[in-house]
Amino acid sequence: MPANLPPQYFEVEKKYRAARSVSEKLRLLDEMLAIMPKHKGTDKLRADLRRRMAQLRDMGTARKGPGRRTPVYLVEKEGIGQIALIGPPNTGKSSLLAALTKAQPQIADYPYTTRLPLAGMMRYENVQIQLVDTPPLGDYLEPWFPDLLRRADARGLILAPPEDPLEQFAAAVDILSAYQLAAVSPAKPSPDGDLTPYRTLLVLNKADLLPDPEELALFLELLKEQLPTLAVSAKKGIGLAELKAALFDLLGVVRVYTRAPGKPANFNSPFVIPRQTTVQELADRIHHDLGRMFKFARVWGKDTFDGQRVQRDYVLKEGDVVEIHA
Ligand SMILES: Nc1nc2c(ncn2[C@@H]2O[C@H](COP(=O)(O)OP(=O)(O)OP(=O)(O)O)[C@@H](O)[C@H]2O)c(=O)[nH]1
Ligand SMILES: [Mg+2]
Repeated sequence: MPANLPPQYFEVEKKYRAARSVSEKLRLLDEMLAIMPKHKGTDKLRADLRRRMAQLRDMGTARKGPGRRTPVYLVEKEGIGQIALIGPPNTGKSSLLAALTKAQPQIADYPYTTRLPLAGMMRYENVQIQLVDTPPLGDYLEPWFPDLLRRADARGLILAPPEDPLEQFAAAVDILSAYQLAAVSPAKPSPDGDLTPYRTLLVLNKADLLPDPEELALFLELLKEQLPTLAVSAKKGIGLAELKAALFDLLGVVRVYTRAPGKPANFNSPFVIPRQTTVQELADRIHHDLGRMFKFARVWGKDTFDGQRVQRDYVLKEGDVVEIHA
């Protein structure tokens, strides 16, 4: 049965096709429905228009299904810890990610190149650390940005000439304070030497642009009054080995190795545990039963005699080899 639509219908339909906004399209669809005569021949068409309206309303209210809820900026943690690289525009955050990992971020000589976070894995000896490149810190941060910074285990604040790095630092602290994230400011080292809760390392990049050693030394001295600081050059590959070690240190963990009595330890797969973990806590972590049956342990390490017998409250040190006796 033919629809026999009146000519006004086609005029409105033309406007509908040309409309550029959801609300405009919705209004015109409504108009088309009103003009359309109601009889059997138009049933299918009316149903079609109603379906289109429903789809448009969904878009207008941005109602999202469960499948679309994973935001693009949510960076799944991998490796022994996640460190966000943050800082003012153009300081070389992306260049450092490229120098330390296999990731291939966009790098350019103009500011605001990076728009979304990008992760890469940095190998440090026998562990992998995740680095996350981020957009430049500005007065306005997209809502996901503070979330990402809170979730990260630590942060590298990347500063660089030609701007004064101390001013860059102060500006970054101001921005972060607005989001209650500024424990980077006069962070007081806790008794075990950690910067909590927002562990931050200052990285003075583009050190190659500061050829005067006295000027560089002065900047470093002043920045170190705020937080631990390293000078590097992503471009020239200067200081990158030290940077890797410092980033590992920033995570506040130690690596220990277990061995079964009479067998060698496997140095390729460390247990990565928070500093101040005791040998009893390590046993609990390895297996519930091992923790319960724990009697004593022998430790080979820098602060012990070889195979020294220790009790459950012994605090494990970086590099310790542990033999747990149950
Ligand atoms: N001389 C020198 N230039 C560098 C160094 N590191 C990066 N650059 C240059 O600085 C510019 C900016 O580098 P990016 O890595 O894109 O900087 P970014 O901090 O990621 O920039 P945004 O994403 O815009 O915030 C590029 O032209 C780099 O080649 C360095 O160590 N020395
Ligand atoms: Mg960038």
